Formats: sequence, C-alpha cells, structure tokens
Amino acid sequence: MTDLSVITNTIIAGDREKICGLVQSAVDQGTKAGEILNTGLIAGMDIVGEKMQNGDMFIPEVLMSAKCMSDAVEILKPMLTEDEMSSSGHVVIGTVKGDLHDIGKNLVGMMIESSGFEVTDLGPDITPDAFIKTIQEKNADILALSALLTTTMPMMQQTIDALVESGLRDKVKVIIGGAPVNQDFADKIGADGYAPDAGSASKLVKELTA
Ligand code: B12
Repeated sequence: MTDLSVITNTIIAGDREKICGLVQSAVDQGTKAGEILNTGLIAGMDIVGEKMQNGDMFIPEVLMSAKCMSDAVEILKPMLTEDEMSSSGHVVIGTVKGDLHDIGKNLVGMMIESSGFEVTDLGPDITPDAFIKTIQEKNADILALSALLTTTMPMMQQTIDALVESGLRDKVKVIIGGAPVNQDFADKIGADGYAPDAGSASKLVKELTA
C-alpha cells in the first residue's frame, strides 16, 4: 500500500517532477482515487495554506505546490466517482471593476480550488452585473472580491450593494481581500469575511461553508 504522507510531502515541496509518478503508482497499487485526493493531496495543500499564513512559505513556493496539485488532480479526475468529485461548494472570484491586478486573486483562486471547492474565476475588471450573472448561473455559495487599488475599494461596496438589490445577498457569502483592504473595511461594507493571504482565504471559505 502506498504511504500517502509521501504524496503530502511532495505537494508541500512543490516537486512537479515527482508528483505524477507517485500518484500514478498509488493508483497502480490499488489506492482509491478519493483517498489519494483527500488523505494525500488536499492534506498537503492544507499544510501549504497554514505555512503561507505563518510566513513559513512564500508566493513562488505556494504557486509550485498549487501547480503540483493541478497536475495530480488531472491524473485522478477520470477515476473519481461523482461522490468523490462533489465539491464543498462553488466560489465565484474576480477583481472588481477598474482594477487590472490579478496575481494575488489567481493565487487565492488556486488555493481555494486546491482545498476542494469549485472555482469560477472571472478575471480582473469585473462589473457588479457580471458577478451577479455568474452567481445566478453557478448557484454560487461564496463571492470572493479582490482589489489592489485604493481607488477601486469603493467598487467592492458597489458590488455588495448590487447584490443586495438583486435579492441574492442572503444566498451568498462575500469575502474580500487585497493589499489596501482589511477587516475594518470588510465590516464597514457588510462583507462576511476578510483574509490577508491565499492560505487564510481557503481556511475562511471552509469556515463560512461549514
Ligand atoms: C504587479 C503590479 C501591477 C501590474 C498588475 C499585473 C497583474 N496581472 O496583476 C500592472 C503593471 C498592470 C499594474 C498596474 C497599475 N498599478 Co500596480 N502594482 C503591482 C504590484 C507591484 C504587485 C501586486 C501583486 O501582484 N502582488 C503580489 C500578490 C500575490 O499580492 P496581492 O495582490 O496583495 O494578493 C495577496 C493578498 O492581498 C490576498 N488577496 C488578494 N486578493 C484577494 C481576494 C480575496 C477574496 C482574499 C480573501 C484575499 C486576497 O491574497 C493574495 C495572495 O496571498 C503592486 C505593489 C505591491 N508590492 O503590492 C502595485 C500597486 C498595487 N499598483 C499600484 C498602481 C498605482 C498601479 C497603476 C495605477 C499604475 C499606473 N499609474 O498606471 C496601474 C493600475 C492599473 C489598473 N487599472 O488596475 C499601486 C496602488 C496604490 C494604491 N494604494 O492604490 C501599488 C501598491 C504600487 C505602489 N506602491 O504605488 N500594477
């Protein structure tokens, strides 16, 4: 039987050369795809998230781990049953209108996806209407908004206001992040949560959907 802690450690190390071979050999030895995913891979990304939060891992390393995770999931996908594939919830993420910064938002999306959620990433410069349309289409549980400019922070408020007007506010939790925003601002605009980095963002999403 494969020792899944080796897969967990390879995810943490972000070793893309090794991960696919290890996952394939676990499959060949009869380990169930769902077990490899949960006990090996997701467990690794959970630790990556904690390490990022504590300042023990930095963005380039986290990106390598997230890429490792995607490679491994590609191998497992055809073998996962519908039940094992079922996600913990659907997250719509984007950078608000007027703001083209997307590096941090991409990382947050990858971390959330790696922890077992379905993610629809709309990209940067997204209007409130586009967010609302996608939330309806995907029946999303969480809306994650990013802003990197002080001038686009008010667009987060406008997006939440539009959500209230559309009647969807009670159906979806809103989280925000980005360098100029903080917990006080999140409280002020009526968001449900704020996280300072991608590791804590995926933890926050889990808490809000628990
Ligand atoms: C890269 C960059 C750009 C690139 C963006 C490329 C891209 N594809 O993203 C380009 C060159 C396009 C750019 C343009 C501009 N930029 Co710029 N840019 C930066 C820079 C150097 C890095 C940003 C970054 O990617 N950081 C790395 C990521 C990983 O960190 P992060 O974004 O903070 O994300 C983390 C957290 O904040 C959090 N997070 C982020 N989003 C979310 C969302 C949720 C839901 C959660 C929970 C958490 C979360 O998790 C992330 C991962 O841990 C910053 C300076 C800086 N050091 O931050 C300036 C900076 C943000 N830019 C700035 C400015 C002024 C501009 C321009 C106006 C410049 C100009 N005069 O044209 C334009 C604006 C264009 C526009 N309309 O958006 C200013 C903003 C000042 C302010 N307070 O408003 C900064 C701070 C530079 C400065 N010191 O002046 N920029």
